[in-house]
Amino acid sequence: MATQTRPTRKRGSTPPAAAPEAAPPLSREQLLAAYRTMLLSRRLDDKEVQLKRQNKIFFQISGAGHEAVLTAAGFVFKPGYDWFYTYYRDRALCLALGVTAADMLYEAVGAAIGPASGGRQMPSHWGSKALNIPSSSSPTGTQFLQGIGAAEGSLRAKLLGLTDGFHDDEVVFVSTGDGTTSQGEFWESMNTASNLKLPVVYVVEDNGYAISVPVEVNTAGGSISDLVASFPDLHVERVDGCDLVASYEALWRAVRHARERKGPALVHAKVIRPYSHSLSDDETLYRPAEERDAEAARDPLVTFPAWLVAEGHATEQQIADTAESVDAEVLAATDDALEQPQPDASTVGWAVYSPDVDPTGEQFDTEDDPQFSGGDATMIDQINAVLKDEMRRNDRIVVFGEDVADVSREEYLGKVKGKGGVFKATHGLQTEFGSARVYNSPLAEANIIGRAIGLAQRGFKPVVEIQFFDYIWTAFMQLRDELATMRWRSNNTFAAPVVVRTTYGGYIRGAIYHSQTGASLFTHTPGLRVVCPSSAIDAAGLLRTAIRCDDPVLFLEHKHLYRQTYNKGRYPGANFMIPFGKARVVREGTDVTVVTYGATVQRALAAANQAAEAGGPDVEVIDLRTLNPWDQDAVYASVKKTSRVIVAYEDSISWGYGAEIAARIADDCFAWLDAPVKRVASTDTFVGYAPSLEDAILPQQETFRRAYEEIVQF
Ligand SMILES: Cc1ncc(C[n+]2csc(CCOP(=O)(O)OP(=O)(O)O)c2C)c(N)n1
Ligand SMILES: [Mg+2]
Repeated sequence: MATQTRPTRKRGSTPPAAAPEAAPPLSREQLLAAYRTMLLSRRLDDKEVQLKRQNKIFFQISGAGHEAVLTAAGFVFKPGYDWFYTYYRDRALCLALGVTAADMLYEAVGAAIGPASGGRQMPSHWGSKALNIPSSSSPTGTQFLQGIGAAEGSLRAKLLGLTDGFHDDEVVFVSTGDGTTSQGEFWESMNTASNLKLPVVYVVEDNGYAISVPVEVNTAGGSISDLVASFPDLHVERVDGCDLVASYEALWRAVRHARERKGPALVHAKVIRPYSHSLSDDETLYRPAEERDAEAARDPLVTFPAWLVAEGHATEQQIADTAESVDAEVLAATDDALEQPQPDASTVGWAVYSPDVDPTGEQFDTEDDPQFSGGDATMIDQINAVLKDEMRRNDRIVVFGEDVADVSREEYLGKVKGKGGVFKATHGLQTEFGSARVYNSPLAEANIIGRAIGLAQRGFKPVVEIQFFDYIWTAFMQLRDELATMRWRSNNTFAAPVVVRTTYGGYIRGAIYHSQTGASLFTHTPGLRVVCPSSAIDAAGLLRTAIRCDDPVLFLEHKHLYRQTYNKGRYPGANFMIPFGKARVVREGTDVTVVTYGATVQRALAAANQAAEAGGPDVEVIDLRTLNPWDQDAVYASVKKTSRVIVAYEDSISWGYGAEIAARIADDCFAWLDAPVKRVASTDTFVGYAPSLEDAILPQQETFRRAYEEIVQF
C-alpha cells in the first residue's frame, strides 16, 4: 500500500535464508577498466589543482581517495536507468557512468557548454539529463530527501501502473560524506526510506573528516552503520572503500536488496582524503603526519595497480600504458576546455523560470470566461474543488503533507468521514483518488519539500501542503536552496515545478505561531512564484494556474479568508485560470491608491467605502493577487492617476514586502507623486494572543482610515 509498509523482519530476528548468491567476478578487462577510471579521476583532480594554481579555474574540490568504491559503483548501477543523487566527491562514479573528462573540465573553467550547469555552479556539482544524474548543489545533505523522493517515484509509478520513464527494478543511488550524516534530513530520509521500503542505496563515503571535524564528533560512537542498524528492512554493508573488489561485492549485495524491493540499503565505505578538504583547506593544520602517512598507505591509486600486477590481472606494461592514455586524455580535455568561452553576461536572467511555459501569458487567462456552477462557495471549498478537478485531469498529480489524507489506515475508509487537512482543503481527495496519490507525510516539513523535488524530477506533479507557514522554516533549505534554484543552476536541464500550498496569516487570535506572514522571504527567492489570493474565485483561478504552470509556486492561503462570507463566489469551472502578475482593481477611486493583498484587501476596502461615505478621499484599492511576479503596470497606472499611494501588508512594517513596491514606485513614478509613498503594516513585533495585543499589532480598518486622511493632507 502507498502510505506505509510493514517491516517484514523484526529487529534482532534472523533474516530468511536467501540463496547465497554472490557478485559475479569482475573480468580482467573490467579490472583494468576500473583502474583506468580511478586513475582518470585522480589525474583530473591533479590537473584541476594545477589549473587552479594557475588561476585558470576558480575552485577545486577533489574526489581523491574515494575512487575505488565509486568506480565499483559504476559496475552495479546503470546510467540512464537508475538515478544518482551525488555529492562533490563523486568524480569517479560520474566518469564510470559516462560523464567525460572534458565535461568535467568545462565546468571547472566555467564554460557555457558545461553540461551540468553551463558555468553557473562550481565544478564537481554533477548533473546529466541523459545519465539520470539530477543537478547537485552545495548544501550538505539536501540530496537525501530528494533521492528518496525519486525512489518513491518508482514505488508510486508501480502502484499507479505508470510505466513511461520507470523500470521495475530501478534503484536510486544517494551518496554522502560521513559528516553530512549529521544533518537532520539524513535521518528524515532514512525514516521514510525504511518505512516505505524504498529502493534506495545510500553510500556513505567515510573519510573520517568533515573539513577538520573528525567523525567521532559528528557521529555518536563514530560509526554511522552501527547507528542505522535498527531501521526495518535496511540492508547494511561495511566495507573498505579503498578496496575495489570488496566494495564491488558489498555494493552488489546492497543493490540487489534494493532491486528486489526488499528495502533500502546503506553501504558504509571507509575511504581516505589525501588532498585536504578542498584547495582552500590545509589538513596539516589539524592532522599529524603519522595519521596522514597511515592513510597514504591505503591509497587505492597505489594499492590497486600493485594488486592487479601481483595477482596477474595486469602487466606492468598495461599499467604504464593505461597511465599514458589517461594523461593524453586529460591533456586533450584540458586544451579543449581552456578554449571554451564562458557564458555571455546577457544570459544571467535566462531560466530563472521556465523559458517555455509563461504563467503570465494569455493561455493562462480565462478570467473573462467563467463557467459558474453551484451556489456561493468559500475559498476552502473552491481550493478543494480545484484540487479535485486538476487531479482528474492530470494523473501525475500527487498530494501529500501533514494530515492531508482522509484516513491513513485504509481499513477505516468508509467507516469515518475523513480528516482531509486541518482546514479541510484536501478533504475527499484520498477517497476519490486513492492512497497512492493522496497520503500523509511524517511530521517533518523538509521531508515534504525534499521528497516533492525528487518526485518532480521523476515526472510527478506534487501539490503539497505545509500545514502552517509558521513551521515552514525546517523546509526553508529545500525551498530556497533547492526547489527555487534547480532550473537556473542546471541551466534549464532540471526543474522542480512543485506547488507548495501553505496557510498563513493572523486576525484569528493565533498568536506568534499561528499568525506569521513573511512572504517577502520567498519573494526574495528568485525562481519561486509567490501567489496570495484574497477571494474564493481568485484562489480557484490562481491555484489552477499554479498547478498547470511549470515553475515552483508558493501558494499562500490566508486562514482568516478561508470561510468569510464577503469573499465567497460561485465555482468558476474546471478551466478557469487567472494569470500570474495580473492585479485586480477591487474599488476604483481618484484620490489615493492602496496596493495590497491577502487579508488587508477587505480592510482597505471597508475603510475606503467608509471614507467615501464620510465625504473623505476617493480611494482606489488594488489587490495584487500574485506577489512575484506583481502587476507593475496596474499599480503604476493607478499611481499616475491618483498621485498618492499607500502600500499595505499584514507583515511587520520594516523590511517587508511593501518596501520593494514602495521603492519601485519611488523609482518609476516619482514625477507623478504628490506625497511620499506611505506604508500600512503590522508593528515590528510578533503577533500577540490577547485581542488587545493582536488588534494593536495587525493593521485594522481604522488604521487605513487614518492613513487615507494623512496622505491627502500631505
Ligand atoms: C549545510 C551546509 N553546511 C556547511 C557546509 C560547508 N561544508 C561543505 S563540505 C563540509 C564537510 C562535509 O564533510 P563530509 O560530509 O564528511 O564530506 P567530505 O567532504 O569529507 O567528503 C562542510 C562543513 C555546506 N556546504 N552545507
Ligand atoms: Mg568526510
